[in-house]
Amino acid sequence: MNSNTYKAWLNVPPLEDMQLKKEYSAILGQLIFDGEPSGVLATAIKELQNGVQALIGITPPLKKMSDAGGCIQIMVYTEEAGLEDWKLGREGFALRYRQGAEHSNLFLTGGSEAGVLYGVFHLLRLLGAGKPLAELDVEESPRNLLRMINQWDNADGSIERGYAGRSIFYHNGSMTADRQRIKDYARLLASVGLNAISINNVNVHEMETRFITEEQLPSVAVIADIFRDYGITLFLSVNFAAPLQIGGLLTADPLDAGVQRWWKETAERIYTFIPDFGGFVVKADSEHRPGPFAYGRDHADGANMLADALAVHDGIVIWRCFVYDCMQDWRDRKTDRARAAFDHFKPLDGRFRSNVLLQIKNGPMDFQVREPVSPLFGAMKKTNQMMEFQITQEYTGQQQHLCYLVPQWKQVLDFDTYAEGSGTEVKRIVDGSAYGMKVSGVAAVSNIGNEESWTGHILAQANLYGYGRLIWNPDLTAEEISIEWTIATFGRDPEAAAAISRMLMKSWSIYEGYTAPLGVGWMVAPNHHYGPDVDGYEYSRWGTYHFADRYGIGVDRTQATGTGYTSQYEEPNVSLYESTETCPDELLLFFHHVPYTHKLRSGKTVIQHIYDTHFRGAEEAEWLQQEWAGLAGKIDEARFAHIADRLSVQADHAKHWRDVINTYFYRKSGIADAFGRKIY
Ligand code: GCV
Repeated sequence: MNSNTYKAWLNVPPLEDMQLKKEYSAILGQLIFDGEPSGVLATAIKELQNGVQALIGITPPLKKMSDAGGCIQIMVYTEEAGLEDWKLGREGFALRYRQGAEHSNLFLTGGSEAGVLYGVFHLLRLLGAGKPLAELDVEESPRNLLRMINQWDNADGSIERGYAGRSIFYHNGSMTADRQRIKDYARLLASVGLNAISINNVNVHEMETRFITEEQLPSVAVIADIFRDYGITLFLSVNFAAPLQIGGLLTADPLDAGVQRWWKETAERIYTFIPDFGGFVVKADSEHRPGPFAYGRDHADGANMLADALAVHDGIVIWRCFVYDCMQDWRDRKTDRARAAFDHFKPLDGRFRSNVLLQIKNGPMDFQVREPVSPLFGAMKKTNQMMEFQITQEYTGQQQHLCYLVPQWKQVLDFDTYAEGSGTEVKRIVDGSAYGMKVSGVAAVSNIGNEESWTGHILAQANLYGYGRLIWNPDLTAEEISIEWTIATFGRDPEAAAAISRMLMKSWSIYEGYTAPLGVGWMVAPNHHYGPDVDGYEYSRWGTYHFADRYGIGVDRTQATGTGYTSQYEEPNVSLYESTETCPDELLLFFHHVPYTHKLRSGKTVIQHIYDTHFRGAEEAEWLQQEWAGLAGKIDEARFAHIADRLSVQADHAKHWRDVINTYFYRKSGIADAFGRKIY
């Protein structure tokens, strides 16, 4: 596949500006590296040659020394060369443009081969955007150590919560033959600085449990080889009950010597096939997955046992904190799913090995369009922690609707936990700086499948791109990222870039407008989670309720009268959320049960807010369509039509959401819309 749709943001269009082309050509004509490039460096050089070819039509030859004229000179910092002077870390890079009397040169230095690769992609991004050479004076290094993608792909080729086709990795129980596709995926990930991937679903079924066996490891190693060339380390999700299910043991008890031995031998075996294997991702005692609870052990016992097996190989255990009672009785108003992760893990602080990393979802529930930040961030000062985001749009329109998620993630990363006083933002916890953690970072559930567009909705490519860029540098703005992505994807037309960026930037608020209001969450159809069903989860076992009756709606999570969830935060956040006077409007129903007539801080009543946002959201979904229509002629036909199609589905569906939600609350409350608009 070679279409614009497939190339995504690695789609450098030829430069039309002749003056700039001349300036670029003066330095891009030859590539200098004094050595024999292999591995990641060979990848970097190939990428640079191909990128320059696409941009100005020359493939710069690789030479050891410059004969005459300008050039790009590549260097990798080594310890012998004085790494101690190098401030940008292993994965950092510096770009220096130096103008000479005779000719000018560009120096690209990386702290490692991977650093050079990131520098190459950054350089191509700047050149692709037509930046003047004088601006090529850049120093960058990633803020987060681990920048990871989690695939929820199953060996049968299906993808849990996947909305863009089938798996690019597996087909009917075997690895797919299309290795080029996997390589192209590695390119996309590396181009935005990602450096780790787990390649199978955290729900590890029978077939994937065998990925760690002698028979399956050769295939896994092939995938690891592809990613290695792009500086990406491979991880596997493992089944905690593997010793029972495939090891012939009678238990998976983490304190059992036989079980411990089995995992050690398993780790040995994995590292003989994949010497730089990253480690395990584990979903245990969560949504019916096996875990240490079955043996009366806790999560520290479980995680540490696996960590001990991996430690001699420098592997790590990424242990997920998505642990809650998924068999709750809806009549029970005391149990609060939002409390669960904190209640389970906080008491274990200090007990985890140094190569265990707790992976915590951004919110206490489950990737809703709006949730508060999980109070577990900052609460465990002696434990390595990392963030889990969801790029795949399970609850945010399933890549049928446009929902640019970077502003949401940015808000989470900027949230001040006050764990070490003011200024302890989540981004400082996950980048390790707040507590001096040695391993930390961010992971996110991927949104790709084998469709030509990778992501189903072409505009959803912006979420994958934006995820990588944001966690490389959490201080970038969501808008900057959206413009960068738009130019890299659709070209240098400033009007088109501004219009698409505007659409992206408004899309989260639009989606939130016509779906579940004021942070209450869900209201989606059970199981597949697409489309409105206000009571779909109300009488279920999943712990996800809104408690709407004829008087009011919301979940009382206060200490004073509710579940006490607010106490899991640090002050002043406890007080902020505890009182309806100070609780931010957008989270009011997450924290409080209030009458429909309750006045929000905005001055509107809750019921009027519901009506207004739903009418507005549906109108704005039509606005998205119109904005896109205005770009006719500026975007190639295939992508223009594809996106127009999705936006039309969204506009229709937004009306359905609007009418279901408004009607439901009108019938429940009996309160009419102040503006007399049509409600059924
Ligand atoms: C992989 C939610 C999703 C599940 C997912 C789970 C998890 O419950 O609906 O599909 O399972 O989260 O994150 O483990």
